[in-house]
Amino acid sequence: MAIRPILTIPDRFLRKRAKPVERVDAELRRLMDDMLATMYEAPGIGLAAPQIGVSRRLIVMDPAKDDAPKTPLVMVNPEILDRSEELRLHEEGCLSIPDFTAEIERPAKARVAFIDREGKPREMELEGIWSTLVQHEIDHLNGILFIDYLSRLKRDMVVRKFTKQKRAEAL
Ligand code: GNR
Ligand code: NI
Repeated sequence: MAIRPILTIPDRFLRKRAKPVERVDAELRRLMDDMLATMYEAPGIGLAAPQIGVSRRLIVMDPAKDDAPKTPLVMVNPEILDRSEELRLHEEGCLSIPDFTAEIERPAKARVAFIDREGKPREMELEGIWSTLVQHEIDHLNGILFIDYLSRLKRDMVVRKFTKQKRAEAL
């Protein structure tokens, strides 16, 4: 398994819409394993393929605490079928926006259709942190970041900080 570098803002690649996965084969399962290894290493609780520079509709998640048994979940071509009217507030972070968090409100429950690791179509109703997480990850597949839910002023402040930082590193 390989740890892959994670892209950070303002990398334009993070703003692209990812393409559907066409088949679940050994090569895709290798990519899933690399994504899980990269996520655990970071450490993070979710990762979408575009974050490692792969424009495919593939996400991995595991919100389990460090000391708890691992509960990895991989979704190929995930789609939200339904979301609850009820909302939940959660302090979100993103491996592509290091050291920044903000409270974001999203639907408390989400019904998701996806293809699993074995290539089998499945449906699942997610709630709590799983609901927040799957919505955060599917957003990545559509080029959306959690800072897009902040005011324009706050978002621009965050983006400018990273732009300046990268410019300084390049000198
Ligand atoms: O590691 C992560 N933590 C997190 C916390 C709250 C809500 C969403 C997340 S996802 C994030 C990893 C990441 O950037 N996934 O795309
Ligand atoms: Ni993220």
